[in-house]
Amino acid sequence: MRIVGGSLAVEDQWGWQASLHWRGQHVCGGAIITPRWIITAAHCFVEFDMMLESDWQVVIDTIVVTHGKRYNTLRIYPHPKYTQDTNDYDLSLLLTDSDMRMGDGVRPVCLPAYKQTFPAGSSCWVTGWGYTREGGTVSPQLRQALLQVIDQVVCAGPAVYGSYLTPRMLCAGSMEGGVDACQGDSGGPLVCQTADGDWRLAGVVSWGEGCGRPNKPGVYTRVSHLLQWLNQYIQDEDPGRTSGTTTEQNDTF
Ligand code: 4AZ
Repeated sequence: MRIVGGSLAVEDQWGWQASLHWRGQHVCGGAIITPRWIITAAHCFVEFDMMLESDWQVVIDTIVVTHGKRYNTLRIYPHPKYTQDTNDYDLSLLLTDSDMRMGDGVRPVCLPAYKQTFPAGSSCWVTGWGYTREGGTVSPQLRQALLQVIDQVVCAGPAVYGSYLTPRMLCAGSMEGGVDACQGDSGGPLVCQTADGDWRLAGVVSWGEGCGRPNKPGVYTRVSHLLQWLNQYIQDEDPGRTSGTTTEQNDTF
């Protein structure tokens, strides 16, 4: 039972996968969206003293978390509406100080279309080096698990997450439990394959009650609802100088 309930990742299958190292240790996952930008969770940076860019390195092009190519961090931009109390808007961008080399399986993941929906029952994959069971340890090798998107109304039901679930969140996993993301997978990608074969970043590992518990699927940041905020950074020609403001209109589902 790994990631929780998954298997070893296939080499080069998840070329956008990143590990974010804080002071030399894996703490969160992430995904390459351009050669300069990593998308991850805002909650990866909230701990005291964890906003210092020089403490963070991006590690890519590896299955083994201690290997890979390393890049330094120039800027960290947590979503300005993120709050620790609710985990709402749990999204962050990280700008590397140089272009990450693409090729040999390393590639960016496609963002979803504006308000693209991933219908309940869609098959998606989550990947990461996180705990292989609740209260466990991180995995030295990248793991993958096949999940199903769970209906938003079901996931907002009283026996699941009730009003803790916001429109910026998406649930995936299994209502029976057993297959899930866990601690250390946070910030990592949930990808779904479209009819044309493209992988789309549907979600970013955010939170959940435990790992793999029945009726407590993993909760992911719904990327399709935060594209406006993302785009003001990643479309910039000179990303090191981006200042960025906060506007996300109509962010309901
Ligand atoms: C965490 O602590 C965490 N089962 C991430 C994902 C999930 C639970 C906890 C989802 O970072």
